[in-house]
Amino acid sequence: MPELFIGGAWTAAADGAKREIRCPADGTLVATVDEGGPRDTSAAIAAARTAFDRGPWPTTPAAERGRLLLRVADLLERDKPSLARAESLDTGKRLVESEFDMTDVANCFRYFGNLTAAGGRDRIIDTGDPGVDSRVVHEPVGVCALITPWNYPLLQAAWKIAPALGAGNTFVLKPSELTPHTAIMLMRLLTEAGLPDGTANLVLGAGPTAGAPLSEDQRVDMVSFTGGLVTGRRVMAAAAPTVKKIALELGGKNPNVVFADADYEAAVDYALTAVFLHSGQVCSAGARLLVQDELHDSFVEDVVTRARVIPLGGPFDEHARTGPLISAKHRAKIEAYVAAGVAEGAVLRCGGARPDDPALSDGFYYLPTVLDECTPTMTVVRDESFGPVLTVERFRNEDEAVALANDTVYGLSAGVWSQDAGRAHRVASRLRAGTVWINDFQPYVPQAEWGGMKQSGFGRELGPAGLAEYQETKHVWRNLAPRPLGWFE
Ligand code: TXE
Repeated sequence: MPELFIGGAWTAAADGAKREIRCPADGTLVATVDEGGPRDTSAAIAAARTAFDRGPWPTTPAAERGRLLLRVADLLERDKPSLARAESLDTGKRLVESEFDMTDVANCFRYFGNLTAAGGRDRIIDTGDPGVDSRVVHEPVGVCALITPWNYPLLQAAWKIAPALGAGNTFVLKPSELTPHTAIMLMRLLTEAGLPDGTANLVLGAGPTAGAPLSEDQRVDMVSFTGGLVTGRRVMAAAAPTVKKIALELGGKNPNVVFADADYEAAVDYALTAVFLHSGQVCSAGARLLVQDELHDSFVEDVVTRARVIPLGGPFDEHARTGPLISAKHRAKIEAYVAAGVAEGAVLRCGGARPDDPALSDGFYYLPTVLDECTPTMTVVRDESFGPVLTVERFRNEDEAVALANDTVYGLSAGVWSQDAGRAHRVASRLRAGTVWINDFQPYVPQAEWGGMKQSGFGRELGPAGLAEYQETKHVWRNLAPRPLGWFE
């Protein structure tokens, strides 16, 4: 069966192109899928436009839209094993992590299903004039282009699709060309749940060919993009001529700040998961460890000792604790960052190489790496490497910690470790990041907004603002007893 989903029909790419999807853990062929291009994207936009302009989805009562999202959540639960397996084969991530992700995907649909059904954002305005009915209502934005990356393929799609549908939009999804399978499976579930044809459309293919037209096209009302900073800038520039609404989530270079009065064992443990989970391919990864001077030596020693023995392996290796990188190209980029760090004076404490285990030689593995004695000007400290690379900097006091933590163009997430609640909250309030964890790292819930400050982007996903992102606000004023004004008599 072909894999592009346009106007309710499964279609092959217009020019017949195909792409091989290979598992990053061992290079085995997962499948060959249709590779869309500009013509397919245009057809998908046309289908979404027609479905928006003619309905019925945008005018379906919110309670009914919410119910459909809840049905999708049930179907996602039902198919969790096959979805998780597909996600792991495409990304190389451990099956158990994909299973967690699929639970989160279902929870996201459930949250937005309930939020949509509850309604309640519309307001009646008291104008002080009994002859007027004035209300502020919320309507769908229109045709939404949803462009998503490869690290959490279905989860990032869900964060956009669930609120977009809840608000009554139609959409074209363009997932990463590297990880298309769970998006294909989701389209089937949306159809099974009863979503009208043309409401959900899927184009597979590369960013510059299948993705770029989405930002440029006049028929698209909004682009929500999650991916790299450089591509995000391109999306923003391409969307400018048609003045589209845009939302961008562009990753981060997130500080994890550890004060000397932190709970030591917990802070060491979380410093590892913050950056080495999913081999650091997490937008909120705690890739910059900032440690207070007096704690530095023992803390870093303990982090390094544990990082050295993290078992690597493929999705179905039960002993593995983290997996491969997404591609050879991505690994080469991380290798270049580590080399640059060392050249600029960082001290390599562990990792900095591919594993020598022959069983891993066909995958894109890279050892958990710690670079100590880093400074804020180093490239490896400034740029998002998006790999298993932890840089360590020292600080003396609160002011210095805050200054170092905020010395980045990004502002997605941050962690603070201290048993002094006053200090923890003081620092949290000074950190320029969309999410701050105190004595924790990485948890999120669908009820709480997610997104970045500064060049991590703008707009919010999840939470009530995540739904509002996909709504237009309209003021409707009705004069209940119109009379001539007589102004021009
Ligand atoms: O991402 P891209 P890449 C960061 C991370 C990584 C870097 C590059 O630092 O090393 O980005 O990764 C589509 N118009 N993040 O190259 O290019 C593309 O097909 C429209 C952070 O893989 O941003 C894919 O669907 N779309 C991040 C999506 O954009 C375009 C997660 C993301 O790909 C396009 C992933 C174009 N011109 C990487 N060019 C996070 N925020 O979590 C590409 N795409």
